[in-house]
Amino acid sequence: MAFDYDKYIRPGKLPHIWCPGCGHGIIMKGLIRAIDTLGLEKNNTAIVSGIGCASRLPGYLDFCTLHTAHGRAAAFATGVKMAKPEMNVIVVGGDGDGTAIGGNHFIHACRRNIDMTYIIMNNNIYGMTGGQFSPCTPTGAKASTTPYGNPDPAFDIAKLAIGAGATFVARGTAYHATQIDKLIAEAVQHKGFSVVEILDDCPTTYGRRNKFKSVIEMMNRLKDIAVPVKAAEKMTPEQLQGKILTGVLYKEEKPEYTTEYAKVIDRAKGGK
Ligand SMILES: Cc1ncc(C[n+]2csc(CCOP(=O)(O)OP(=O)(O)O)c2C)c(N)n1
Ligand code: SF4
Ligand SMILES: [Mg+2]
Repeated sequence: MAFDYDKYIRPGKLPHIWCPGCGHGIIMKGLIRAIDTLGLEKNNTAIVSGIGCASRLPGYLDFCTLHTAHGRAAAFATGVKMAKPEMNVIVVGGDGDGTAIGGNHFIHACRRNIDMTYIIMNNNIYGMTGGQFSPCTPTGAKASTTPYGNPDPAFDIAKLAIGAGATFVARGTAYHATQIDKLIAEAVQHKGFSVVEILDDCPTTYGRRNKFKSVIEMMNRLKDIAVPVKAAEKMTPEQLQGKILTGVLYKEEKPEYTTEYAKVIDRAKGGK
């Protein structure tokens, strides 16, 4: 029987705003399948976002959802988790929202190792506002604000997250749709701050400007550059040139923030 996405969607919020060929919908369906696999309860699951095309995602889902200010999703999500540590907290948002205006909140959430999952939909651009370059726009790529080519190097979100202290970091792509739910499910089960970067496409503001002839060409690029971490172990540095590793990239167990904070409260109340 076909998977029933409808039971998790708010019909009154449709039609969605995403352009034909945008990868955000593929990621939303992956998130729904992950939630279904884990059996997360709607009333015990908060899905939090900032602003952007990616950040519209929680509005379509029938959970406890928060659509907040641009770049502030991790801060709002931290508040939810601190008030209700028993809740599953999932943040979703774009590369611009999470690594530009929200970069500060993102790295500090990583550092605290607070138990939540941050799904970052990296389409290399500010899609919603017409294609300004983001900290994840590749060097040389064209954006509305870099019409002669972007001089800046791009963030490697996974390395940034690991360096800042995240204890689970994974990467997938919108092309590899069936892997998305597995990565998200593993991330949600991890006790600590987990990051899942999904390489995505924005045909409207990035693809056209950068001479992709079609959505299929953008998707094929994701297929071609992705190398699973296991396969990469057998490849030479030359073979890995221009490739991006996918799968679970990093995992470690470390004290989790809400648990440690509860101990501080106990001490303040006169416990040990
Ligand atoms: C404080 C503030 N600054 C700027 C904006 C304008 N703005 C809205 S969405 C956005 C960028 C979104 O890019 P991204 O997070 O990558 O999401 P995408 O649209 O690409 O999915 C910007 C700059 C805003 N809404 N609020
Ligand atoms: S502008 Fe880009 S990111 Fe926004 S919905 Fe359209 S394709 Fe998706
Ligand atoms: Mg973006």
